[in-house]
Formats: sequence, structure tokens, C-alpha cells
Amino acid sequence: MTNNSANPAHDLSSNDTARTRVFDALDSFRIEVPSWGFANTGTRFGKFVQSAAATTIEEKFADAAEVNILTGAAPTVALHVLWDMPGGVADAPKIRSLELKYGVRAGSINPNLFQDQIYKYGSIANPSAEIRRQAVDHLLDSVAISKELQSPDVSIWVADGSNYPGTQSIRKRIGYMEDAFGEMHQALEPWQRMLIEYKPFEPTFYHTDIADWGMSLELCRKAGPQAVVLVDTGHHLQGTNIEQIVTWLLHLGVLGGFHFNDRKYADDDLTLGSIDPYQVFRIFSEILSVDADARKAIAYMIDQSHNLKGKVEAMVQSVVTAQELYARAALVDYAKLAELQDSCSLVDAEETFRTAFWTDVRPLVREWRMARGFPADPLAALRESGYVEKITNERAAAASKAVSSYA
Ligand code: PSV
Ligand code: MN
Repeated sequence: MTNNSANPAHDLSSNDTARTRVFDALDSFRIEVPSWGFANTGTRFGKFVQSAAATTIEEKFADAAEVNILTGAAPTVALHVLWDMPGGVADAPKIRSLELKYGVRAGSINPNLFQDQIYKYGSIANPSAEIRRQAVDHLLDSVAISKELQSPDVSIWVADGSNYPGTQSIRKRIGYMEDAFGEMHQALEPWQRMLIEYKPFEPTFYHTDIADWGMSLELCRKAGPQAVVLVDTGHHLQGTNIEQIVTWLLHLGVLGGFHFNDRKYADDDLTLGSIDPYQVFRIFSEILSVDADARKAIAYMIDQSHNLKGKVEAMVQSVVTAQELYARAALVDYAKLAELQDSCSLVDAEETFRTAFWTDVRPLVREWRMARGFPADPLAALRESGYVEKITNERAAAASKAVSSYA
């Protein structure tokens, strides 16, 4: 039988090149989970509390460790300073002991510039010099925490902005941010980085001080070479070509990392790849088409808070999906694709690209998991382990004990 298709689907069973590509890709792929993804969260309309949700930093480490044991790809947990280390750098010994106990390490350090009442009109872009000082001091504390924990990345999201035209000086606020980031950059050791995240709207709805990658990039440039851009996939307006932004940032050597999540409407924080897996594939393809050296500093992180799904299950699903989409992107024959692009063989180029996307890599990923000593099916293994039932019972019991001792 002849096959007239330009790119017959990859037959993975007899394809050593595909196997090597997928195995190499998975061996090098790591993605960080967020501590806040294991805690109770909600929407501005309310919270649906889950008994299994983590309420202490120890529980967050325990849950993160479980995800890593099952997937082998999530050895670090992002910490949000106020939520996880309210005592600041003084909490570092506690974090270090949790790292030892659970076998996962502290990952990016996330300052909190949005929760305190003083930040009503902004943090580092606030018109008040006194409030800006407090915000910068918090950034400096976060740098100190990162040093103490030997975790190089401080990921900053600035929620500042305004709700009504004419009510704030957008121009002055640019200057305030430049000063703040400049001071922060000076506090960095050579091995540390500051990642500046952007977001077009929310919590403010007229102007946001760091609304897109251009603003983020310019603030990084002004701050210094250790400042790099953080792309949160949920922080773009509908229709934005995120992989093109990623390519520009890679080209300029300023792509610090990702906060992965999916969205349908705005910053929905849905499970990675649940709405548009092709987009994640396209992002990974841009990254895998450049030299390994050019992509080695990219920090992959998940930024999702699940209100309806079980939190540990959702996080396992997210890591597994990231691994599968990364593996699919690794199947693209980039040398062949480059030739087809150069000769403007549009259909063949597109088919080469699409064929990798449509290939079911799950059998190969399963093989990789078994070869590396991980469960073949992490989600099934989670269910069989009884971990979620265990934490549900333990945490519900602890909560009712706390209520009764309070009463
Ligand atoms: C803001 O929407 C954001 O993406 C920032 O990264 C915050 O640190 C995180 O979400 C908090 O959930
Ligand atoms: Mn984010």
C-alpha cells in the first residue's frame, strides 16, 4: 500500500529517532509547581473550600513532593512570600528543613505587592514615596530570601495601575518603577535573577503599569542584565500570538521563564492545555527550534489555582500535560522544517509541524516513565496511592480540632 501523505503520522513503535528525541526532551524537562496551587482559593465571588487543601507550608511541601514523586518533573515549589514566609528571611530555616524532609526544593520567590491595604493606589508605582519605599523594601527582602535559600529567581508581578483615565500620571509611574527595579537589581548576586511579569488588566481596569512584554522588557533593560521577562500565558489579550512574543524574547536573550496555565477569556488559571494545547505546543516548538544553550535558562513554572478540581490531581494533570506537549514538540524535525520554510513549501512545512502535534506520544512517555522508575500513569498512581483520601481525612480532622479548641 502506498502512502501519499506528505507526512504520515509518526509510527512511534519502530522509530528510534523519535524515541531518542522524546527521551532526551523528557530527561531535561522540569516544571515548577506553585505553593498556592495546593491551597484554598476562589474567585471574587467566593471560595469553595476543599478539605484536602493545604493550609500550612508543610502541607504545601508535602503535596508538591507527591507531584514530583509521581511525575519526576517537578522538583521545585514556587513560594509566595507573604503566604508562605510571612516572617521573611527568618522563615528560611523552616523552609530548608521542609526541603530536606520532603525532597523538593524552594523554587522562585514571589514577592507580594498586591495584598496589603497600603497598595490601594499601587506599590512600586504608588505616588507616595513612603509606600514605594515599603514596596521596594519587600522586594529587597525577597532578594534576601532567595539568597538564603540559594534559589536564584525572584518573580515579580506588579498589580499596579488605575481604574479611570486622568486619575494617575502614567509617565511618572514609569519613572518610579525604573527606580525600584534599579535598586532591586543592585542587590542581586551574580547568580540571581529578577523576572518581571506583565499582565494587561486586573486588578485594575483602565491602565496597568506593566501591561505587556514591551513594558516588561524596557524595565528589564533599564534595571540591568539579570532582569528578564516572565511570560504568564494567561496574561494576554484574546488572539495575541504568544509564541511570537516568546520568539522575540528568546532572540533578545531575555526570556526568563513562564507561568503556564490556560485560559478561555482572561486570566482564567485553567489547567495547562485544557483549552488550547496547540498553543502550548507552538510555544515549546519555538523554544526547541533554537540551540540547547539558548534555552537552558528558561524557568518553566505553573501558575494555576484550581477552585473546582482536586488540587493535587489538577497539578499532576498539568505536569503530565506539559511533559506530553513538550515531547510532541520534540518530535518536530526542525532541520527539515527549516528547509521547507526556506523553500516556502507551505503545505509540507505545515504538515511537518502539525504531524508532530497530532502524534500520540503517550505510549512513549509511558515508556520513559517506566525506564526512569516513575509510575507509568501518574494520575492512576495518585488514585491508587490513597494520598488524596489520606490528606482529606488528616486535614479535615485537624481543622475540626482547631475549631473545637477555639470554641
Ligand atoms: C497574577 O495574576 C499572577 O499571575 C502573578 O504571577 C501572581 O504572583 C499570581 O498570579 C498569584 O496567584
Ligand atoms: Mn503569574
